[in-house]
Amino acid sequence: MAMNITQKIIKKHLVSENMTAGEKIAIKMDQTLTQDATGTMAYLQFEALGVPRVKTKLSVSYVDHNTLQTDFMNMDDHRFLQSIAAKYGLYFSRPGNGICHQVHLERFGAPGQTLLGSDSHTPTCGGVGMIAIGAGGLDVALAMGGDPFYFSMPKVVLVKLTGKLQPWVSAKDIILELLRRLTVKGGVGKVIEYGGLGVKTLSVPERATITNMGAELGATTSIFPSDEVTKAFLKAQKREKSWTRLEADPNAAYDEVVELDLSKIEPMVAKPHSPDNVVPLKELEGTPVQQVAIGSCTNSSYRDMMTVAAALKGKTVHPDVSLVIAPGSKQVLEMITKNGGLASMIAAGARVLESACGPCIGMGQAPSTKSISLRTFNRNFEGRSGTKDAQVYLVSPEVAAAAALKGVITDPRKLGKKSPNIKMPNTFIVDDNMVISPLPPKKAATVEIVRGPNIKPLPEFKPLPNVLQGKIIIKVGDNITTDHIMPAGAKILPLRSNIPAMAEHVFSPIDPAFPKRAKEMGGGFVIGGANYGQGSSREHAALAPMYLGVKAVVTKSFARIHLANLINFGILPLTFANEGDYNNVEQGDDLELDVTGLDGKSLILKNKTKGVDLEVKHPLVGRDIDIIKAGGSLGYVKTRG
Ligand code: MIC
Ligand code: SF4
Repeated sequence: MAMNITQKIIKKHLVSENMTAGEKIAIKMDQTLTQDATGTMAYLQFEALGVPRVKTKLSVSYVDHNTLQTDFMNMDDHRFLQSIAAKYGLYFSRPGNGICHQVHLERFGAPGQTLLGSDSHTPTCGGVGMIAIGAGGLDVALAMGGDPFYFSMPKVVLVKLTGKLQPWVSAKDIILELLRRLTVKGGVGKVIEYGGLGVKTLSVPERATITNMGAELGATTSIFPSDEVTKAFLKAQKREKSWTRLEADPNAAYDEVVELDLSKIEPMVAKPHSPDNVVPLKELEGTPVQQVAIGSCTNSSYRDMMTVAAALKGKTVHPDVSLVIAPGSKQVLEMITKNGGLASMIAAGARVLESACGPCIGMGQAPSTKSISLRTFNRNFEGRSGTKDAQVYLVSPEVAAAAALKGVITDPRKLGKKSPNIKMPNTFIVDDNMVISPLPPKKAATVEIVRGPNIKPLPEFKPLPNVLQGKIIIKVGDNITTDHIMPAGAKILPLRSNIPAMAEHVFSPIDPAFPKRAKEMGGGFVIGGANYGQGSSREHAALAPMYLGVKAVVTKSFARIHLANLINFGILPLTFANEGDYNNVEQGDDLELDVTGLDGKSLILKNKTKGVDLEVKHPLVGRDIDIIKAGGSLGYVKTRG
């Protein structure tokens, strides 16, 4: 049977039986990655599994999120993670080495292999032809322990690229155009596979910008073929041996086809406060800008940095703009230092930050009150920048550079007829001195884990009772993100390994009284709209509500990773059988749910306050039901023995 690339890789790694779209499948994961903000919890869970050494081909622990060290907490976590990596046979990418996705693409990504990462932008490595999926830390811990990864077999969408981008238009504009067309829900349950003659016009970093931001479409992952361009990239990284050709069979079938003529794409902008709120730049030309931030796992490659450096060369940043730049990796930073690109940025007045997530996750550089910040990042959810009333717009590096120079949103084509057109280097500077290799098993066994006072034990997981009872603690609307449920930023992120402290911030951007109310009510229910839990992979958005006693979340629909995280932590996910019933529940209503019939598809939720019975459904299949009954995955794995 003719197969597309997605089917080929999944088939090779399949440990379950069939591959029908929508059915639960299980695949073997070759590689895993974690970052520090999700890693601490992932490794506490890995320790609880009692496995002596990771069972993957390769597992890497990165430190890139919590690098603003305002007290002992973050560096305590870094030392914990380093000792864990040494003990359990992982590579450890030291702070300063760069953003996990950028470094993984450069140094570890391999066509045809599978990668599971405890970060939603793990699909970045789809840029070199991997099936790379973001998941909660517990799923990654299980994969490191040798378990397969369970998920729904996605539909496969072909995005057929034709033509070639115009000067000053880049990969970011392609993915913004797709977000405009498909929205943040458009990719749910799907893999976005790229094909067509336009593919070969895009370099690997450009492909990675596109696969990275496929996460914003809600897609399971995104993938490009592995071709001569991939080969040249891997060769330049001195990793030619990792290359294999990967392409769809000529008559491969797809569930949907989207056609995109690259030559017709123009500079695009995502307006506040959602990555799909996209308009052509021309609609916003002339809007004054107070901050420009360039970097993040979407746009911090050598290609992006050199494009910005070329645009800034010999000029000065506009007096009304603060320009910050964070190159994505030590490799990128070293290369632009040696070739003078960094000097052009500094001379123009850019404020250069370390190679890390930085402002993308609110780790510093919060914009001023009500200001407009143009960012090359992937998310512009309200408040994520650290300033609640800031207006964050998502743009390409070209558009960012033009605004930094002009002080207003400007079409970068006005910077000159000829775009910088950066050539990919024949060889990158390859020096993995900031990656610590795994220790041999005997030596590893003697390593002591370093545990600072902020690293608290895992909360307890209780099996599901027969009847769930309680009040609705909160009712929220559509497209609620995990940044609403469990915000990040410089103040809260350091608490990731301390659930009791973290729980004090659940839902704080929407309703700061939530934790207090949840405790007073002795836990209860959460009601949500469509696409509940979109955005990051942080399992804390399930774990901390569980700690506060949330028993079930009833919504119109869920985002993929958050749904898996709820199941992993024993919170029952439910959807209204009739969406209109969303209007039959209110905050404070008293609910009762008999869950003895969980093996069937629907249950009756009694609204005792309103005296109505509502039919609710659950998306659980097979082992999901046993996991929920056991109070979560850890309990389930233990009973499984
Ligand atoms: C994000 O971009 O929101 C993060 C921070 O990278 C998260 C992970 C986390 O919350 O630690 C993600 O995208 O998964
Ligand atoms: Fe880091 Fe931002 Fe990428 Fe998340 S989206 S991994 S915070 S750079």
